[in-house]
Amino acid sequence: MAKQRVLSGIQPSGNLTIGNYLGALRQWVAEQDTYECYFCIVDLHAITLPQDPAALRAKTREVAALYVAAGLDPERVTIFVQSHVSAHAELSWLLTCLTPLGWLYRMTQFKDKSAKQQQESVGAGLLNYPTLMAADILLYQAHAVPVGDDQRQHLEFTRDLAQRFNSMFGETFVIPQAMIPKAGARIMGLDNPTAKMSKSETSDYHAIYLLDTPAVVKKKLMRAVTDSYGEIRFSSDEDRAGVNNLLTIYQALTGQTNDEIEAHFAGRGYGDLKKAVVEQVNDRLQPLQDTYNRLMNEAGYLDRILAQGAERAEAVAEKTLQTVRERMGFVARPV
Ligand code: ATP
Ligand code: LTN
Repeated sequence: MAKQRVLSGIQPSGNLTIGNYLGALRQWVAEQDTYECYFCIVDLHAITLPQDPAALRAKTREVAALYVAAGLDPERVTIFVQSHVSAHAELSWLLTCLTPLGWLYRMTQFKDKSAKQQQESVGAGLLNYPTLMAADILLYQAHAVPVGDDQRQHLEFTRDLAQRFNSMFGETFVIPQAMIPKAGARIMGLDNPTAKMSKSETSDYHAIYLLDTPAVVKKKLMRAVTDSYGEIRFSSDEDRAGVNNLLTIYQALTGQTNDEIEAHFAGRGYGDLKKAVVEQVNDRLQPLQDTYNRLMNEAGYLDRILAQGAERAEAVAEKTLQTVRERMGFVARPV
């Protein structure tokens, strides 16, 4: 039987964080043999907020190399740059014309990100972001989409849009499911544990980046916000969010249960907890960084992967797009 498909992506909009790793990348690596996988670097999504062209170019390549360094095997999975496959932009337009504005205005990511800008200068791309994301997923007929908790609403949107298309034009798209990890689906900012850790947040002690040196990781974690309870246990209380976040990172990296972790730290202080997290994070990042540096120094390696990835992705995407064009009533280009 053919394998089911998986598709996911990360925006090259900054330095990848341990949140991106624990919420998304790590799951992708774990699923690469179970599914037929497509992982893209979503550069068209990144430009929904202003990007410096040189930085976008550099980050796109950096993210691609980090996919491989984190453990994705480019022979077994398809790694590609979203803008290299023009079907994404085209399907996005077709779906835009079927998307009710009300659905877009309801998206919490749009509300959050647009609130941070001057009302008149909010780009229309930020509003249409979920439709482009739906196009990414639906082009590959993906069954499962491994993402962090913050993407739940966008997945519901994608499912609604796919159902809408199917009922208007006939069964065309697979209805995808979100695949959200048990531990690490929502890592919080170290400096503000009530806000999601995010790569586009620029304050110095907010996020651990995958390419941070061991000394920087240590400095950031030792400064992480905690509380004055002095008790190491998992908790959903807002005023214990900092300690809960450190425990969550520890859990996502060790795979231990809540009970095991609480027993391990019983009677110990926050300093001990922080040191233990520093050790786990650095142990995980070390091999990833070694591979990253090796890949970046190997001339032509990344280009080869991205060329091969775009070719494989395009073949699948064009086939779906062709069906969509026919169903919607576009005249086929005469040969
Ligand atoms: P930006 O700040 O530019 O919006 P981001 O850091 O939120 O970026 P995205 O590129 O939007 O990252 O997300 C890539 C993937 O990483 C998604 O699957 C998302 O759910 C996941 N992710 C992002 N931040 C976290 C986090 N703090 N905890 C868990 N998963 C996360
Ligand atoms: N919106 C996603 C990034 C993204 C994505 C996708 C994730 C763009 N296209 C397709 C899964 C599938 C985010 O994480 N902010």
